[in-house]
Amino acid sequence: MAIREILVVPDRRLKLKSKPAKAVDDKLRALMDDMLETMYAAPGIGLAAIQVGEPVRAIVMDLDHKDGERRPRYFVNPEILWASEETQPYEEGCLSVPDIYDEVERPAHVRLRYLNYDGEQVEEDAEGVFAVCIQHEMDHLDGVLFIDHLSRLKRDRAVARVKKAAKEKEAA
Ligand code: K1U
Ligand code: ZN
Repeated sequence: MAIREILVVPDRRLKLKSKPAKAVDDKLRALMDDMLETMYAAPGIGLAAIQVGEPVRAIVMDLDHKDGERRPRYFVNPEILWASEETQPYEEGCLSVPDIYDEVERPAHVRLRYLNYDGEQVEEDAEGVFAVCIQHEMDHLDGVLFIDHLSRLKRDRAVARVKKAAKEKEAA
């Protein structure tokens, strides 16, 4: 397993639409293992493959990895089968838009279909942080970032702040 570099805005690869995985094989599982290590190291609660430069529809997640106890989850070729009309606001962050947080409104409940780590098809309902995180990560698979849900002014300001911070880090 390896910790990979996380792409950061304005990297154009983050705008790519990722391709469906042809199979859940050892190569994809090795990528998801790397993604998980990368996510834990960051730290974060979710990560999409494109964030490590791989345009394939795969997501890893662990919403509650406190006290060393890990509960990793893997979502390959996820689809939203149903989304509630009811929405909920949530203050989101993104490892590809470091240190920027803002409120996004998304459906409060969704029904998902995906392939798990063993390639089995699963259908599951999501609510709360799980619903927020899976929708955020699925947006990544379509080249959409949480800042794309904000006003143009807020989005441009966020990208400018990330660029400035990267320049300052480079100069230090
Ligand atoms: O970059 C990403 O997609 C990961 C992102 C997931 C996410 C967070 C909040 C709302 C929606 C989606 C993150 O993990 S940002 C970091 C974060 O939320 C966190 C980090 C450490 C502990 C707890 C949370
Ligand atoms: Zn993100």
